[in-house]
Amino acid sequence: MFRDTLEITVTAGRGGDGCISFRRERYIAKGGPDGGDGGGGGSIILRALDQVDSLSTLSKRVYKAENGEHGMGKGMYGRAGKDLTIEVPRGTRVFDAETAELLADLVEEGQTLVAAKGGEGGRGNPHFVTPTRQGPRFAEAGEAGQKRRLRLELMLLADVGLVGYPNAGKSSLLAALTAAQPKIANYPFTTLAPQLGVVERGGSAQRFTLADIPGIIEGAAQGKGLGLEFLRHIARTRVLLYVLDGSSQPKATLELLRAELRSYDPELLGRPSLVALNKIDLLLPDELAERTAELARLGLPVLPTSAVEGQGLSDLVDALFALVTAAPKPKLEAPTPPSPQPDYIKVTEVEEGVYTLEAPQLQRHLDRLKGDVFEANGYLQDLFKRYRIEAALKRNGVRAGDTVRFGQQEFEYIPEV
Ligand SMILES: Nc1nc2c(ncn2[C@@H]2O[C@H](COP(=O)(O)OP(=O)(O)OP(=O)(O)O)[C@@H](O)[C@H]2O)c(=O)[nH]1
Ligand SMILES: [Mg+2]
Repeated sequence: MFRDTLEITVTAGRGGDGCISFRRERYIAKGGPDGGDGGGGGSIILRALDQVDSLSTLSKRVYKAENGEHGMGKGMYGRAGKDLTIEVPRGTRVFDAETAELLADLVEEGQTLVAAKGGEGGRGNPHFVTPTRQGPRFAEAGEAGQKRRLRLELMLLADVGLVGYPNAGKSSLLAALTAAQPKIANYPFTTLAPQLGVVERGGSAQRFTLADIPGIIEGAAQGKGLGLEFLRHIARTRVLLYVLDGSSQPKATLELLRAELRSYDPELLGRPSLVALNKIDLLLPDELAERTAELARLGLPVLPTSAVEGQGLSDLVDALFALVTAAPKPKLEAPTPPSPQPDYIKVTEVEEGVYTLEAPQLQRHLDRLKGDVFEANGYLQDLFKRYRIEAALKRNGVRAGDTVRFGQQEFEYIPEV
């Protein structure tokens, strides 16, 4: 089954906790702290590969990377959690499902995106030693891994896109020009999912990719038939090849196809294009001449072909090579760079002498404290200094004896002397 959009949830691994531990040696009553650091959590990585051709190969909806191991005594570090790499087809666009932000457009073979970052490992108690605090009985817990819901959207990356009514012979052309083996049948909507083939010339010296998409009918741009779902695939192709059934009103069909593309995205009409007037084996010579002429009046180069009898195919390939070589790559929306959570300090007076303090940079440390939190007070004071919290409190009118609420904690402000 082909799938070209999919939502998945990815959760990176949690970092292991730092360890609270003290050396025990014979003849030494109380050794120094020797708690090891926790290992980092594994990240979730998306990687674009050519061999993967559909999102349906992603069997799961929820992915989780390994947690880091906790640190241990005797200074032993916890092992880092393994990253989890999810292979996606080249051409996959990755969106944050909540914000609809484009996170990455994985167009290059091997291109990767860290979709969820593993949590940092916590530091063991030796990191908190100071001249006045030789044996800290606290350490840092591991950080939670990032969790995200992602929407994956596959947009084929082909050089040439086949555009035509159902039953016009698009898949037949793909089969005749490439090694692909699409389903071909004499009824509309035989092709239900895009398919790619590679056209080669001079061995494999020159090549381009050709994408066959389901037939487009009137109203496709408004969602009729299968059209809308697949119109976006041709948004990424450099060249459009309109395929017309020569035996069934080709001129009216071409006008209609162009009108559909225009209402989907007017820019598509300016894209380098060719017309293959197909099924010419069904036409009498003067019918062929007449239809070719009326199509040519619409302004695009017209090449007569018969996919089943092989007529006109080498001229078609030559013309496509010329266009592909000359055509620029279509421009695409650029991903939004990730916006890290900004650091800030906000002090708000809630009532006389009572203030709330918000400071994510400090909160992050506080959330991760484990062990003897009372003893960690000294460490918190250091953090206050590091983040210039005290100055901010003073600036906002907080005075000695006032109450400051910070997260779940509440403390009395005692200015440093
Ligand atoms: N006589 C003749 N028949 C053709 C030619 N090309 C395709 N056909 C026939 O037309 C029918 C439809 O061909 P497909 O290649 O499946 O058409 P399609 O455009 O891919 O159709 P959808 O997938 O439904 O959009 C099949 O019976 C083909 O054998 C041709 O050049 N001449
Ligand atoms: Mg088809």
